[in-house]
Amino acid sequence: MPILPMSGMEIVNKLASRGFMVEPEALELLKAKSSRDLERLLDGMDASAFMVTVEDVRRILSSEEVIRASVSGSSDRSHGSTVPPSQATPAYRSPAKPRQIQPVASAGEVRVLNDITNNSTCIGDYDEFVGYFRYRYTKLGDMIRSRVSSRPIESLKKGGRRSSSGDGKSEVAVIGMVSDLRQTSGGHRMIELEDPTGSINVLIMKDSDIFESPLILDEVIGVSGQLSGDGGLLIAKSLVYPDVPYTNIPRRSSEPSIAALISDVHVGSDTFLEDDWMKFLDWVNGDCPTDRDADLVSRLKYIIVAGDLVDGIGIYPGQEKELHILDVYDQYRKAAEYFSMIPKHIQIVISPGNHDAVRQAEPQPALSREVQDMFKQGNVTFVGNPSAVEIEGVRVMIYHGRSIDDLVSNLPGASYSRPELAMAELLKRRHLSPIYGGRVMIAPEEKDHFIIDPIPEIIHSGHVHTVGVCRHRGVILANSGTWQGQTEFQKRMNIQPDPARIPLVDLNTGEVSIVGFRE
Ligand code: D5M
Ligand code: FE
Ligand code: ZN
Repeated sequence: MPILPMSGMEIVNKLASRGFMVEPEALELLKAKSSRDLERLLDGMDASAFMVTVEDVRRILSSEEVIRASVSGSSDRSHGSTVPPSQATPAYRSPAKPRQIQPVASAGEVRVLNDITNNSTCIGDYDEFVGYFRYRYTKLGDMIRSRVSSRPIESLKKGGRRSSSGDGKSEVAVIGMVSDLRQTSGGHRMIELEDPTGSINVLIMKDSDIFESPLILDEVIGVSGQLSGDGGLLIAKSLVYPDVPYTNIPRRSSEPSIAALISDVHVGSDTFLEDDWMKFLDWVNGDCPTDRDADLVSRLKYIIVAGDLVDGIGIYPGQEKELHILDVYDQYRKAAEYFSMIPKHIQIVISPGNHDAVRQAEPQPALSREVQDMFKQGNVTFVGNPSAVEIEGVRVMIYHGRSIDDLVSNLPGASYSRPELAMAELLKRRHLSPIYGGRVMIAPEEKDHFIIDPIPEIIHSGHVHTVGVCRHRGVILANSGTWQGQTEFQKRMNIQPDPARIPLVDLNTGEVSIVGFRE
């Protein structure tokens, strides 16, 4: 890394690319510093800050502590590979107790990698939202920045245009959050893209190759193209998503252990399919019709539940008419009774969904202590939604999947019948719930728990009550269906559930099989 002093313009651009403006006096101080100092400053800046002040420069550059803290983070190793630098040296206020990835969990052990439980700090005020979106922009922007050479949006309008082609037409790239999407009267698409320095209109011509590219509000993308006129419009040539790199190599376990993915059990609902569920419990206990089943069950070491364990109460108007168990605690007691029938050598992970008795805003914390205490068998780990766990070196990101509703209503081609395709669109955006202001109520926590980083081997969702599995650049995307039959509400909405079928993932080969328990 060069350590020479930098020009004022270089400093301004560098700071702007990470979302900061700079006070003139602070700029003067920075001109006397090296580029390495500038990196240190960026590492120490609070993500919710907008302006780099003299105070920031003095505080951060005179403090060795920040550097030592980030170096110790970056030397942390997990399963033989280094934690990505973007995670080790965050450009945001560190949470009080960052959870660091530890070495590989041994067989039969569940290691929690990321979970909001007991780490929630937000009260939902305006500044927190500003900080939250700044964090999201910085993290996702960094993933794109390694693939395109971008400029701050504001610099395009201030006579800072440069021509690379020599024909007077400027080729530039920007990274921004999509703040508006519309069709022009001429049938082209217009995107408004925002970065912390400003916003720009991006035109996708109807005859261009990228016209059909799937785009949604609030996602972070890179756009390269040509500036037109006074620099107020960018004609897009190509789009860059944060996506998983082609070089991604998924981790595998050394043992041929199997994880069963389930969700949306809806204990307490009058459409809960108890007979099918009991068949599943019998199967887990070795009542297997075929040798293939017996082989799968002998290797079954984990059952992961991605939310809606119970049907809950008061989730939608008139729900009480469709409940078989009216008290939510009784519903959890019944669920605990079922889970106590699972052999103790199988580790269970339970994450909540929108029917569970935790806050509705996401990220949701784990089920309450009172509920956890009902599960007495000692093989259950309770985590939040979303969360990430590691089993035998394999990382599983668990997310109930409410954002799939938002994708189905906003992304052409996304459907309830193929939830895995919507999940692939989420992975491409490296974010589990990109659209703000839809069905998912987002709590502006300090850190964006929806960001998919590091890249897991498996993303497991539910919510839509249909089963679907696919693979995107080595990552297994699985939606685990439901144990609830069609409800009155779903009849009205014409939602066809696909109950009592579950994906099983072989952690050693990455193979997925689907087993069914329908009576
Ligand atoms: O969601 C079960 C299924 O029902 C899932 O496909 C989403 C859909 N659903 C749930 N609530 C709504 C509303 N309000 N409108 C449209 N579709 C909905 P679950 O979380 O189990 O109730
Ligand atoms: Fe559900
Ligand atoms: Zn749900």
